[in-house]
Amino acid sequence: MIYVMSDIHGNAIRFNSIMRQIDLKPEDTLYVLGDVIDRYPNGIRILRRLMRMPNVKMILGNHESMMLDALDRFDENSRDRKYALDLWYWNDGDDTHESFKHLRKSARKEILDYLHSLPLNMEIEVNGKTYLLVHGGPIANYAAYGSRYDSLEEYAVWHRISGDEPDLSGKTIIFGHTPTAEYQHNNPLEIWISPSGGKIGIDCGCGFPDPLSLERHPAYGRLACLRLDDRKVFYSEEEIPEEVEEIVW
Ligand SMILES: [Mn+2]
Repeated sequence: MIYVMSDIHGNAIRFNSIMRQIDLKPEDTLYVLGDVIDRYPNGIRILRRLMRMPNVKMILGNHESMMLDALDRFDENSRDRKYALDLWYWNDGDDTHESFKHLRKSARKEILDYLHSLPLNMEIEVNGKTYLLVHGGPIANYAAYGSRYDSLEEYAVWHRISGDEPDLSGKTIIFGHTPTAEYQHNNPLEIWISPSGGKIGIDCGCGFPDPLSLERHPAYGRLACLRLDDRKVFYSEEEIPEEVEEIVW
């Protein structure tokens, strides 16, 4: 079986709930579309677990890209490095950095090497259908939508697909990064499938804060996992406070 999930954002409760439900077998493959780290505190732990699993394939998210910029792409003490670290912290990277700092040097190097090796997009075929897996944007649309970004990587990890963005011919785009609250109103959030079927958004706000704080969004976030063989969707399960279930927006 082929599974896809995205934007775990360090939330171990939601990640473990999904892993229990899908009960991944050695012959299955799990694709993780980036943003494993940041926001919730267990990003490094989850990332290391995924790295150890031979049947997990990951693509780069903007949070991993920010981490690489902050730690491994510019000279120490350079302005670029300082700016990158500020940007990462501003996007809730501080807990990730803290747990990263406490690892042995060899483990830190392993993680950075792994992140450097991640592709921006991946194309897969399941039951004769072609899927393009992306975090933010499909490389094929870089010319059309990439002008405001400094590089192909920046575009691929940060671009927000809009509901009316044209489909790619012959391929279904599966993307994370932009919570599906952008396209539809559900509480808790659900996977979004465009009317044409050519785009599927699977970031169901796993990284959202507690909605009672109304800090960022009133709807409840959860982790979604799509099984491509039969299009079954799994959602993380946890106790949702009654007050949250009553929020209509
Ligand atoms: Mn993202």
